[in-house]
Amino acid sequence: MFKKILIANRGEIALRIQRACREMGIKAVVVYSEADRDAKYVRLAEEAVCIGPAASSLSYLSMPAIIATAEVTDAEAIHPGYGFLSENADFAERVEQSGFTFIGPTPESIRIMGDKVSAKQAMIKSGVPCVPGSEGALNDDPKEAIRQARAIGYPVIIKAAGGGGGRGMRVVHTEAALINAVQMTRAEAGAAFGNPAVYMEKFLENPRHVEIQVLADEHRNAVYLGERDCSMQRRHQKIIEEAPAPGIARRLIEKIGDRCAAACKKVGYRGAGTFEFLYENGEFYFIEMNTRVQVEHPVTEMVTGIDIVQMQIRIAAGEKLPFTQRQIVNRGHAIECRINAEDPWKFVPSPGRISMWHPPGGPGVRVDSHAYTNYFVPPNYDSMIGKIIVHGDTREQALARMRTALQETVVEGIQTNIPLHRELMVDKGFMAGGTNIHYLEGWLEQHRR
Ligand code: MV4
Repeated sequence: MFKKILIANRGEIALRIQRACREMGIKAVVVYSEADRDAKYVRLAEEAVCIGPAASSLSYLSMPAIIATAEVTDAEAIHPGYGFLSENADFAERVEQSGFTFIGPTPESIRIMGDKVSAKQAMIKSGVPCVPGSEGALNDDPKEAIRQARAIGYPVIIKAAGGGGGRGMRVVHTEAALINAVQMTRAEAGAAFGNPAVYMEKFLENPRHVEIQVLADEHRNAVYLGERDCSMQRRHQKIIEEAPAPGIARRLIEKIGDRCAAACKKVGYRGAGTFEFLYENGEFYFIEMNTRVQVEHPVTEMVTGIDIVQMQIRIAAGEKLPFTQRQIVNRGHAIECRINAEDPWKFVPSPGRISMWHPPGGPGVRVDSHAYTNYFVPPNYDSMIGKIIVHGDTREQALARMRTALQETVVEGIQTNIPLHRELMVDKGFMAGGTNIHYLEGWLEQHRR
């Protein structure tokens, strides 16, 4: 096992990774920007190195600064967390070329999954059900695009191969609008991702976003840890996630989960990963794979009892998965609310000093946050300041615990989205379960203030 790991991230996930290291008896080095000098994960670390100014491009995205820090501190491995360099294949490659272990998949896997066309092709080959669409990227022939769209049936969606997470897509309802949409998406993709390749899919009108968590080791063992429903989102920013996904038959989850684990073995995937699906009318359709630990990983940890971050580290150290699929049991229900420093109704970021931070507690309540009383939320990064996660025997118990937790929570000095969460936890639609990806935006229209 590693003696020392460098954590190439900030905020709550830097703290989360540090906790995993401490529990495993591994020393952790954290890196921080000038804006994060007083952050909790810096204060708690036995070793911390300032790697640059507030701007991410000069600190958390600086590969030379991070690799140099690993060198001077004698770290053996680098955990990238989520965001920043976590899905950058070139970074993973440079880390390995510099003699360190990248805690994540191989650069090759990151590259394949980063290109949504090659990711989809890999999944089709591996037996994972995908959204019907073009075979690979679209070529330059407009007639060909028209033929494909007719075969798929309108509406279709044009997506950038280099996109993902909602960037670089365009819905097309009619043949008249098709060619222009392909051209526009191609031009934007070239400029934004340096890759003009685009592909076409059937546009699903009212899906849910349901994803499957997997773990795979380098000895060709792979398991799925169950699903998460992440449909409660606005502008591609998830705010609530839960496990299991309400109302989906266990048999279907098991079937899809088995396909995901089999695909991991087939493509030689290693580490933690997430298969993103759209779920509509009882069917799963793969859209993308994420090759990092995700913000919402705690809901899966709560229902399985498996520490996903520790597993990432053990897998990176070459260990075998310590369980088989049959030994993984999902128990009860977990819900996560992301706490953002923002206006709860206008969604404008609200950085600044937190004059009072009073997190909730009690049975089945977990708080993953780097915030504390007197902490200054810097304006330079994502507005998420933490996550409240609850677990209960049933969804109803989890909901009740989340309501109590949100009532107990006090955050003063900045605005947060806690008032929004409090209302959603008593909303009839959310309480019924199974709302789709458009629900929150519709709800906000109805509850304007
Ligand atoms: C889609 C779709 C409907 N049909 N693909 C957006 C994020 C990116 N991961 C894929 N996205 C979508 N792809 C087809 N064929 C609708 C979305 C989508 C969405 C997906 C998941 C969560 C929120 C979303 C919000 C708007 C659109």
